[in-house]
Amino acid sequence: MGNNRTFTMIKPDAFAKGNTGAIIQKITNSGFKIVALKLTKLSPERAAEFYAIHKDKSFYNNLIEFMISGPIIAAVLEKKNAVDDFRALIGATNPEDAAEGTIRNLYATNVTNNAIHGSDSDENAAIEIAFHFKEEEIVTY
Ligand code: RTP
Ligand code: MG
Repeated sequence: MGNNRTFTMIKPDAFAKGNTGAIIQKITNSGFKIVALKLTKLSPERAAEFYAIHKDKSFYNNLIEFMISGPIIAAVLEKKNAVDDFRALIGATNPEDAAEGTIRNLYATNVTNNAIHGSDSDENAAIEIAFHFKEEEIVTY
């Protein structure tokens, strides 16, 4: 059917505020099919590995502190044009710039504590999915 995959995390701020259910509902209402889902907590080592690309950025230490501060929800989503459509659904990195009705507009706290992650390319989606899920944890239905 030409579907492809993206990877998402509901970040610790949104989980702690009790927004997980509303965010998942918005994701499924927008045509994304959940094919894997888990509650987990990143260790400092795994957070550093996941965000290694940002290790020289000014916000890196804050980002790691934030991402290990509490549970996250990790999921694999399928849809036609999944990566780009999901980036549109979550909105700009800074919630002040995020379009009306996007997940970050509705649920983000600030530019670092911004509620949700979405992969930025098909290549990175595949890497991030493999980082969080074994192939047998991804359901075909
Ligand atoms: P993500 O990877 O989480 O989907 O977000 P993104 O592509 O929109 O943003 P990216 O540039 O990849 O940054 C990764 C995460 O780092 C935090 N951040 N803080 N100026 C700041 O304080 C700042 N900039 C980025 C955010 O949590 C961002 O999502
Ligand atoms: Mg990114």
